[in-house]
Amino acid sequence: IVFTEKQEALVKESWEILKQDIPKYSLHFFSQILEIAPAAKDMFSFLRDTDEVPYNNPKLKAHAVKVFKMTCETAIQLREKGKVVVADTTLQYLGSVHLKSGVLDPHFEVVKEALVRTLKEGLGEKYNEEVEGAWSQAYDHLALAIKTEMKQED
Ligand code: HEM
Ligand code: ISQ
Repeated sequence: IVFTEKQEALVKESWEILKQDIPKYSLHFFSQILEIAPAAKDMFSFLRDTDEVPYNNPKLKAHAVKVFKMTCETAIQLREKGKVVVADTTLQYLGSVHLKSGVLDPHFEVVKEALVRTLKEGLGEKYNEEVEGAWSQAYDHLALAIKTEMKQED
């Protein structure tokens, strides 16, 4: 695959912007997941006892940030090496967490759409199809790595 320097720069620049308001964008990201797939709520342990999506929930924030950061990291690797290298232990761990939570392949499209909507919200006028394409490509590679790991586990 080809991942250009421009694409890498777009991903890094947009993360720098969203990073400035983590509570806001992690909540937005998560709310979008639930808007697209309401039933996904029950998979998340930190939401099981609440009706509302909690603002500033430490787990929600930490996990949401990790999704963004890992996608960013994937973009960098795609540009540098043309492939994705996530530490084996990390992948194994994420594979097992998602498998145990009941995550299925179609959910990965839901999370991608939610990620894209969050970028749109955060970037405003700086958002465009090129930005979306760069994030989508990086996300797809990361998602594939996790899905592959999930399939090797059962
Ligand atoms: C947990 C990342 C896709 C649902 C997590 C955690 C991370 C993560 C870092 C926290 C693990 C921990 O430390 O406990 C990612 C990445 C994804 C992805 C990078 C895609 C590239 C998905 C999808 C779903 C999902 C598609 C389904 C809607 C969950 C659930 C948990 C979780 C239910 C457990 C949360 C809890 O109960 O504590 N994910 N995830 N994830 N993720 Fe994802
Ligand atoms: C876990 N996995 C994927 C996406 C997420 C978004 C918000 C909080 C936790 C998440």
